[in-house]
Amino acid sequence: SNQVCRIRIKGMTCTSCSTTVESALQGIPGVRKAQVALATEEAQVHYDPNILSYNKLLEAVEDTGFEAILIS
Ligand code: 9UX
Repeated sequence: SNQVCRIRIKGMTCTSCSTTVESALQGIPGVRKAQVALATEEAQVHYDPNILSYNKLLEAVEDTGFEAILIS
């Protein structure tokens, strides 16, 4: 199955920041697609809820050094 999660990401100032976060999300097993938009400070992640919970996504963002807040 498939789930979509949107995350607000605070502290990104350049495209290198957003690429770092995007790569981190894309590297998680169970993530099908991850896009991070610098302008809107938002990530959209498509993932398999049988493999991981959205908490893992928030954790992965925070591990890159940015604040993550669940939107939906
Ligand atoms: Mo460059 Mo973005 O150091 O924090 S990666 S501004």
